[in-house]
Amino acid sequence: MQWWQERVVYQIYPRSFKDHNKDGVGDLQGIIEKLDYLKALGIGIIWLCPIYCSPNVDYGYDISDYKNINPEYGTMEDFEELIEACQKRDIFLIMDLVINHTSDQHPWFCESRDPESPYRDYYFWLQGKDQKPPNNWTSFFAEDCWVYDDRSNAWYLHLFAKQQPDLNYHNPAVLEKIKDIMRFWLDKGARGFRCDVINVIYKESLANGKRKLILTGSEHYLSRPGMHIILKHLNREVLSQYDCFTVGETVFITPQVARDLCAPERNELNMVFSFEHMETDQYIVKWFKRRFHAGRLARALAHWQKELDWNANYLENHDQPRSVSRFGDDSPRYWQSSAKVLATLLLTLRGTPFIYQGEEIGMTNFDYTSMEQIRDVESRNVDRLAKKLGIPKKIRWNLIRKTSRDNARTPMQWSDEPEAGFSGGTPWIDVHHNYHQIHVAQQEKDPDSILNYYRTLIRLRANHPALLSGDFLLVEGNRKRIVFERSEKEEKLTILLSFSKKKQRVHRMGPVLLSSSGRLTYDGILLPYEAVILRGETS
Ligand code: TEU
Ligand code: CA
Repeated sequence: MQWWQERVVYQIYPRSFKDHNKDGVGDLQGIIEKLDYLKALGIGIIWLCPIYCSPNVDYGYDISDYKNINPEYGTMEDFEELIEACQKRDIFLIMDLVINHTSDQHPWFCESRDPESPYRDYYFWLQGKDQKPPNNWTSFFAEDCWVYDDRSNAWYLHLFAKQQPDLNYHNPAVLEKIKDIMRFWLDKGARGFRCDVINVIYKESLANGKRKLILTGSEHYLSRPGMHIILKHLNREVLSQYDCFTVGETVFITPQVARDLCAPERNELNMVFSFEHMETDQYIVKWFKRRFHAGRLARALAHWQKELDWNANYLENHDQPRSVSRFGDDSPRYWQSSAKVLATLLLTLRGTPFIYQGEEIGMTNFDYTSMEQIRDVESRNVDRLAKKLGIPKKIRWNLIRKTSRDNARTPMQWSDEPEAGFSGGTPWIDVHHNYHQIHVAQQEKDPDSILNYYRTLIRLRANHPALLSGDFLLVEGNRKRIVFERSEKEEKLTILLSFSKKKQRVHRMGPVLLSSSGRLTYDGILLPYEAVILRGETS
């Protein structure tokens, strides 16, 4: 096995993790402060969301300088200190590689607005016809894909926010710059990259797209052959020279393309994040939620377990609502038990587990009451668009509440001190009021806490070949429960997960390896939202 298969990854959204200098914004020194906490959790890799200079339209995903640290987060010296502090604890660090677009404040883009500039072809500058944009594409963030620029007398393309112009990978100079940036961070000691929306980077054509409910035009840039060529190039010229790994964020990906991207002999990426399981509580688009159904989740997960040899497993990240609010039950009665069921699921699937900050203490969706509290550009755009369409305020708010990315971006709840111990100042985004009940300090003390359960699971995964490298087999997946097996030579484990508020009869036998309720024997009755791992059962 590779080290990136054995280790558990922890994702940090630096802005909301820990504020060291009390200015309300999380920072690198804050992360250093919490490394011992992460070590005690048992993780072996940190994925750091973007920490580069950024005007913060999309909080770091709009980069204005790839080789410097956003002063809000600290300095390059802080970064070097962080790398060293990680190395001391045998923790590897991977960076976020955001290369589909830059910020509109990046010097390349500023220069490129001049039609004569050598940077002109770093981006897509096109003439429209009759004051209309060059094509009919629509963006990921509920707006048009083109902005007209007076100075340039032309339109530029942006698949995300207006302030995130797309880079042009038909221009070899762009790729050279990206290679240089990658080497820069790898030379500083980074051990790899999470590659932002990597399967949209290559625009094969700029022709009109088939009209669709979302992402009109995507057939021209989703997972095109040009993307494979670029990734092979980056791998050959840069990645293969280092002991590092990559995980690609791949939107609307099919198993076939994912297999191609991850096939060792093709030398492109090591793993990908797929989205099918995140769509199991949605109708067509994320903004239309339907009731969660554990059977659908089980089938989606099992599908990818079967199709890929190795998955990047996750239930949360900085773009998604909190899993306990979404797939579990965040009411006081089932909050703890359902969070443990989800923890068990995440840590017992075949693949590398990715834990998102706060997931390990069962943090929940925000309790905001108004749009004023929302910081996310996507949510603001969605609200604006919905308003334009005449959708009433109450329905709009409901939509934002369930789907906003800010659900995952409330400050990490460290203690019940003011501002959840996140900051001594006023946080850039509101803290959840439930921090008096849900916080790290309390869970450190409580042997039955979600946090301590995560620690146990991570240890268990490291010590059981069946969990590390065993095969996966879905036995049962329905509204009430998910049952699957992991097996490796002699060892076979059966994982029973209840998604029900009622007891249920599930006939399985064998000694208990771990149960979320703490019991040591299993009698064929699964308790409400209980997780049980049994040894040596054959189906
Ligand atoms: O996300 C890409 C992406 O597809 C999401 O924007 C998705 O459409 C939505 O957030 C939730 O379903 C990546 C980053 O993870 C995200 O934070 C960035 O905003 C985006 O790329 C642009 O860089
Ligand atoms: Ca700070």
